[in-house]
Amino acid sequence: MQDNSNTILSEALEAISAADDLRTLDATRVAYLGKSGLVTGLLKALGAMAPDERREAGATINIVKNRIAEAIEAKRAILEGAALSTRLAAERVDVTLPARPLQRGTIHPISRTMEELTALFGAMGFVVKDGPDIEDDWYNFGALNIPAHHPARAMMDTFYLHAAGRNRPMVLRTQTSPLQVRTMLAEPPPIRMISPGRTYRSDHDATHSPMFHQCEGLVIDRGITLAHLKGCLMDFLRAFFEMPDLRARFRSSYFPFTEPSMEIDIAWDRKTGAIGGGDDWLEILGAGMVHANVLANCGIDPRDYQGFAFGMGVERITMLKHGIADLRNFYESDGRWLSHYGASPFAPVMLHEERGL
Ligand code: 2NM
Repeated sequence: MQDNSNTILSEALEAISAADDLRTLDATRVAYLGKSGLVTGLLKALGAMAPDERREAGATINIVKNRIAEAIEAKRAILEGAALSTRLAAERVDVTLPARPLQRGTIHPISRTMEELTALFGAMGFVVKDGPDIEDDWYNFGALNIPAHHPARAMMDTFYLHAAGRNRPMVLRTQTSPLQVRTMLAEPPPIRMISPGRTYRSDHDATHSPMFHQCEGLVIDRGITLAHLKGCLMDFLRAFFEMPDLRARFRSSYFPFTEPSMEIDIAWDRKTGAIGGGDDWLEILGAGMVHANVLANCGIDPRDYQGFAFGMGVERITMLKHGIADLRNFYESDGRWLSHYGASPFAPVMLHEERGL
């Protein structure tokens, strides 16, 4: 028995020392200490012995068992340490590697123009407002003095949404003026606000997209006149096109929500395409003094307060500023076009004063 135990012990220690990975080591443990292992076999044999013999042999086998278990644990610690070192070496990060060249995104020209509008009008004391694209018919038409039979309200121009449980239809806003209405209803004058955002009309060809962008503005205070409108919009146009001497003309026109109404053209040269001077004119803005009916609809007494409003197409002013020929480019998500016409996210919009213009 004694001899047998010693043989098993020395064989086991040899096998443990030879095991060079955790799987082999565990197989060795099972072979000696497992349910049908060799040491377990010796312990089972004790049952058949006489009591004296059993005591002595039992003690020996227990020593053998403990020494094998200790040897296995010691070897396991060594092998686990080695496995960790191997993994750490394999997963080492080389922080000195140069960065992969990255595909850098750009700010979409429409977004850029809206940032510029925010900065330019912001410098003149205007705040930016936004609101729902799906509007109540009254905010989009009724409050703005647009009569029930007006062609802009026709099915072929406006997207109507018939919502369950409502007796009045909703519309996709056809201009951003519902925000001017909402602002007048929500805040007492003085008001200076712009509303850059998406608008929708049922129109799709080379020069019209069913979704496009507008920016409208509103100023309400006591004693506001056409002179304020002209001064404000001339400053805006010269700053936006970065041309201190840009020429423009104010031409009388008609809108239901302003009286008087006008359209504003900037000078250009048909032959060279250059903007700012020349003998030809490009329509760029609509504007006017807010109609007394609109002020009254929005809870403002027209005998007490006056104001001007204006509106422009964001796509149009962006195309003119950057020489973009086709409206459809804006919505095609062509990576090459976007990387050319897009703006750097690391060059924030600066005011003309800061650029020394
Ligand atoms: C334009 C042209 C002229 C305009 C008017 C209003 C409101 F709500 F104050 F009456 N919002 N926007 C307006 C006036 C818009 O776009 C070409």
